[in-house]
Amino acid sequence: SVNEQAVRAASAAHPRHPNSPATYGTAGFRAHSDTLDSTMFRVGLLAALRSKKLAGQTIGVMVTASHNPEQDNGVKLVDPHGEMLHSSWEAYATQLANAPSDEALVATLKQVVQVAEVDLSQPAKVVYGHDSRPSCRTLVRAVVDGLTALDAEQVNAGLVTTPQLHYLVRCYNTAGTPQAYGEPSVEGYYQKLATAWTTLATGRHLLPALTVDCANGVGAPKLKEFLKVVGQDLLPVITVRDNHTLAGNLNMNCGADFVKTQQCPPRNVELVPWQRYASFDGDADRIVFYYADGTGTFHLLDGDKIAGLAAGFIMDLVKDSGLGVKVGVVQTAYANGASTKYLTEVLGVPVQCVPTGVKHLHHAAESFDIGVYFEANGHGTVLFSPSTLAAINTHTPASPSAAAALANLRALVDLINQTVGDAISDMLLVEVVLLHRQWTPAQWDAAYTDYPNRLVKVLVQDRHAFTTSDAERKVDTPAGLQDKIDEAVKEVVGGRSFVRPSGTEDCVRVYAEAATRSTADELANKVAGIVH
Ligand code: NG1
Ligand code: ZN
Repeated sequence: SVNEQAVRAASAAHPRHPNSPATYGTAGFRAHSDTLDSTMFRVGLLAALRSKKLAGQTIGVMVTASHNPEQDNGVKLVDPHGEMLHSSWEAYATQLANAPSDEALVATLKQVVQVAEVDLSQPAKVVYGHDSRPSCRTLVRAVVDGLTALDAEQVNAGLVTTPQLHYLVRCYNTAGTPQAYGEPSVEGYYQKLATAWTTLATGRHLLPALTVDCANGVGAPKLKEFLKVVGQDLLPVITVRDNHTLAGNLNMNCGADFVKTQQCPPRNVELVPWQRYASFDGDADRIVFYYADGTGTFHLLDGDKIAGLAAGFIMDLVKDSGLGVKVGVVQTAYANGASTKYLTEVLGVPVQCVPTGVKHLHHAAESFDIGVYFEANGHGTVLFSPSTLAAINTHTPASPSAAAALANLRALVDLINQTVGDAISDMLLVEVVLLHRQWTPAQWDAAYTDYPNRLVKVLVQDRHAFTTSDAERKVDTPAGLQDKIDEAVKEVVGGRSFVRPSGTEDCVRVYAEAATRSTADELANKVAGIVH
């Protein structure tokens, strides 16, 4: 049974803050760091229970608030395969976080043990890590207190990117099996990626250096560590916004979220025309690319552009190698309509649309032989099904060119972090394609032109009053709202618009797309007015 005394005593040292976050959402718990101490302690308890439930398989805990302001923090659990916490357990996280007292926490804990049928005699093992936020030190200690109260074995991964933590979890759980994913260490992660990169890049004509904005986050030291392993002579990269220790800098006027939402370069960065740039977000699980043309006009190469680039390249390798497997792409309603049209009509690849949130994309991508998924904001990866991996490993190529394509495909499997979107790994994926194609960013961009679009936030009384269907492209409630949106859309050439409640902020988001900048803005404002 639960050592009630130990839990109660430990909980007393982590009293609940009245403003601590109430729900475990798409991004786990996220809030101002001052309110999170009890949440972290309780997530430690839950991670231990989750591991016990899964017979001692290793569970991950990542302390980060990604692209949010530096004073915020957050926490997410990682399931054994390196994927997001199973949704059936999100409610337990919420229940534990909301228990009003130490006594109530003990009662809730016992209830979770009973409802989730956790066998407490099982062992527990948890690996935890954190991003570069100053608040991480004390918050990680609270997680550790939770783990200790339930006697979980602990591995401290320290300062890591979110995808590195996901990688570690998968490695621990597959070690010694035929599905072994890699060495369970950050060095093992670098080695795996560097070896794959070396295979794919050796003998190719190097492209000019890529400049990477690290959002002044954990991506900065980790990218630099990786570059040391792989060597600048095989991967020329210049890091900027790479000071993760100076307070006040994280995500400040830079990073993937800033670049994507503002549709401009990081503040005070003068882009050299036609050169390649990329931005990571604060925990390095998202990346976007961009460049300026000869007139200085900014061009964004977002998650949709990455999906198109990756899918096209992988389809070519599959065809050249003679493998009979099928590629599919998963997007959300935020994908630019022009990208969906390009994927479907030019590449001829099946495209599936799912609700926002990585877990939905990841899940849908698993149903393809090779599933490419990306959110427009730059979070995504590529999944290879078990049977596809077997085919890639055992296939006998019919010609030297088929053998070369197959060798590239094998290296690509190792280059791609298949647990979750990963800025470092996705950077390498894009760079491989550009290297092999000998493309400038403008040649990549030429695949299609984004339709002008606008994303606006609307503050409403109760965002939970908004419910949607058809992968969030239709609102079901409030009643009558969809008809009004349809009317507004009908009046605009090339118009598309939808409304959904945010899963990470207290607002409703309105997205609109149209043939021109001004009509896209007008449509967004009109729909926002209807929602308000
Ligand atoms: P919400 O707040 O539910 O729109 C945002 C992003 C998602 C995803 C999550 C998780 C947009 C429009 N939404 O979700 O794509 O990244 O955060 O961090 O970009
Ligand atoms: Zn992130």
